[in-house]
Amino acid sequence: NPHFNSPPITRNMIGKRVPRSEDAKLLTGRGRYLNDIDVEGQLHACFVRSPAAHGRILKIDTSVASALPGVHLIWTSADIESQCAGMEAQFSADGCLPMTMPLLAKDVVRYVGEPVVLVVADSRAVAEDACDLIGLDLEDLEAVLDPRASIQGGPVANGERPDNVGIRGHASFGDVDEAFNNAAHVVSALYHPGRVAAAPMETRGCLADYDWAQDRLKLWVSAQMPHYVKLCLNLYLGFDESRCEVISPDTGGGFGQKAHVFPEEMLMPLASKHLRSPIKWVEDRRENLLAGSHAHEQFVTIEYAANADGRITGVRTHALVDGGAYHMPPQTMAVESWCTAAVTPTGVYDIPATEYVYEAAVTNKCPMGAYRGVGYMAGTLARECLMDDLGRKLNMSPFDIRRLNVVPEFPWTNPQGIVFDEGSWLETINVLEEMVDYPAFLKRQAEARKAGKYLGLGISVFVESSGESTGMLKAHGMHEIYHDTATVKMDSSGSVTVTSGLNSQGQGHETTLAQVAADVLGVSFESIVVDAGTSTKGAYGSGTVGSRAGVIASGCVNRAAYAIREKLVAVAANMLESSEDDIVLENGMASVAGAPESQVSIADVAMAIYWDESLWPVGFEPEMEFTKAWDTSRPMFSNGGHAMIVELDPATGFVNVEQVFSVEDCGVMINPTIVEGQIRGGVVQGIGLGLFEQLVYDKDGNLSTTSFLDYQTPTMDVSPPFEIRHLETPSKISASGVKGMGESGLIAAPAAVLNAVNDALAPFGSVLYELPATPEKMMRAMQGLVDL
Ligand code: MCN
Ligand code: SMO
Repeated sequence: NPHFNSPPITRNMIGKRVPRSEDAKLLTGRGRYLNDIDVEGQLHACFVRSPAAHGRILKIDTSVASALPGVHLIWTSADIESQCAGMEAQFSADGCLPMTMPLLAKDVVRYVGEPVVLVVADSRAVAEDACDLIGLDLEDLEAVLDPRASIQGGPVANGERPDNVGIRGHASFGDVDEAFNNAAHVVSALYHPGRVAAAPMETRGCLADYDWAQDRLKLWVSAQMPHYVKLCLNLYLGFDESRCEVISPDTGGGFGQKAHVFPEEMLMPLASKHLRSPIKWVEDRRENLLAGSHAHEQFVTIEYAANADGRITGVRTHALVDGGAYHMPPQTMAVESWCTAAVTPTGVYDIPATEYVYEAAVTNKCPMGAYRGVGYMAGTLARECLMDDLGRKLNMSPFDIRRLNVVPEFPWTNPQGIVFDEGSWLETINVLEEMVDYPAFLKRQAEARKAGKYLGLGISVFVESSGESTGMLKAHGMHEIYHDTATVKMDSSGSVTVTSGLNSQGQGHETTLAQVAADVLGVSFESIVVDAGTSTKGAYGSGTVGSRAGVIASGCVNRAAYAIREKLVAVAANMLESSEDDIVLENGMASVAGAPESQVSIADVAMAIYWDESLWPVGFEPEMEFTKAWDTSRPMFSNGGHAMIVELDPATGFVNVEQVFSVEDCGVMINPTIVEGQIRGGVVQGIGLGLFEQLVYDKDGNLSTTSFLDYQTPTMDVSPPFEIRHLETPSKISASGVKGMGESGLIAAPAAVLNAVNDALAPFGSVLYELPATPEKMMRAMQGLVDL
């Protein structure tokens, strides 16, 4: 199947630390983000959001608000119901039950922050004033807030799922009962990473401009999957896709949050069509924290059976997610728990039997969505922290217990039958140990303890499916597929435009995709322009999610550029009177192998293709623009690990991360500097989850952390120094051996934080099982008080 073939790429620009071409623009304030885009005559939107966790809507009084000068439209559910009954989300993992999210709450509100009324006015200020004048009468319904209770039944959070179950499934591979019956040691624990938000620097927003004269819609949206948003305009609102253009301009972070399609993004096009005016909606931070989707909170119970030496023979996992009031379209609340239970429990370890249950409880909270490392983070936390528990029990170092259990050779087939082609799993553990200089650390730790200072070392190793693809979904029995293309065009002067369906939220695709195209075509990096984020320029994309663009977009670019390469080679061979097999494209020149004086510039070849038929071989067809799809035929996996040294201040309970050591194996790196930036960013987000960030609901279901005063994200003052080492085990299935890595930092850093915290706590005899390890929790832990 040619769709899965990716011709090999020579490595010239690939692997170089090219400075990011987007940075001149982004770092000097010249980026154009959603809110920098204005259309003449645009109006502004604002929402009345539910003030209650659960309530029946008795009355919505809009009379005073609609009389306010400058107000153009006020919509409640009744105004739009006939046009769109809501967005249905379902996922093909076993046991995922469909749910529909209304665009505006109908009859019942189900979480604080849920959109209830849309107001469009001359300015955001007028729209906000109008929202304040709208009367919303609610009859209180019981708020369902405890996922561990509600998953058992009882009061219902959302009538569509009367048993409060959003997904429930289980599976078993290998003889788990035998493993536990014969175990010399059994260790188990319940891990609870807290509820967090992706909190991108740029909040959500969109601008819809419906042109009634041409029946065309333009939608700018800060999104990770603009093409999917366009599909939704058709699925939910009935717009012909050919009449829609969806544009994602520069994006100030997405981190998974912008991999959803939100009600607000469907309402702006509807209202713009109705009013025949452009309408902009940009949320504030409070809305973003209330309703932009929450993430990562889970209750993961995990249990290992081990033989007398410490070899793990079986693992049982139970992952429970607090899913909130609806499935977030399209991923649903399933991905968080399913992924934890089905994908992470064996990790890099040779564990022959695994059994798992995954569940998501429907509750009256903001829906659970994706955030970098969705599902993987909680699963890795449970697996890696329980590994340390087992090590402590057997008096083995965190390195030794891992080395004992790590998969010895490749290819390796896990109990579920998923094949891992290659990896550097054992080497990762060894390199981390060397980087940390473990004996020296132990000495320093012992001396520090004598002086009343508490140091801790935590390690965590991981394997992640990367380059998320159709092959990966199929390996897990899913039936969803991905569709991605790239368009490459060379113009008559030999410069190149690459259009990718996978836009960047900060990952640097403009740089890395140009590196790939430069190597395929033999032209300079500077002669290539990369365009992404618009739905009308040819290329298509399923979304910059699942650490896939480095693999998938570069595979698509490779195939499309290769088609142009073949054109160049054909004409160059004709011009140089040589065989096509002998033509080399390099440094902007086409030359004959072994006869370097016989050469012509690639620009001249391009010029000949456009303008000089006499230089063409017989039957030549002069296309210079190709769109090609590419997907991987099989899953691929990256691996790595982190070690962290922390210092716990016994007087305040504050944990400071002193140093991070990271090992990453993402195969061939297109750009090591970009890879290292991704590691740093992801790990610092992991430190946020580990030590600071938590969304807190009070007993009535009000979110009490709705600004950055209460919701504390990590900043430069808590960002530690890094030492990073790369291992390079190339993938055999991707173009040039690349594997994905954009999520790896956040996948594995929280586990390293918790392990380090617990190592620091060892003299106090306490072990913590939940994140974040705030000073308050640390003070309690030092007194031997550990909750949960
Ligand atoms: N790369 C490379 N060599 C490799 C692998 C990757 O040079 N062997 C480069 C890629 O070309 C790309 C970057 O590293 O420029 C990340 O690549 P990849 O792992 O393919 O991830 P994606 O580009 O698909 O980005 C998505 C991923 C996800 S899923 C989240 S969530 C996340 C993340 O990236 N969100 C981010 N990193 C982010 N970084 C920023 N700045 N902003 C976000 O919103
Ligand atoms: S959470 Mo990333 O968008 O897969």
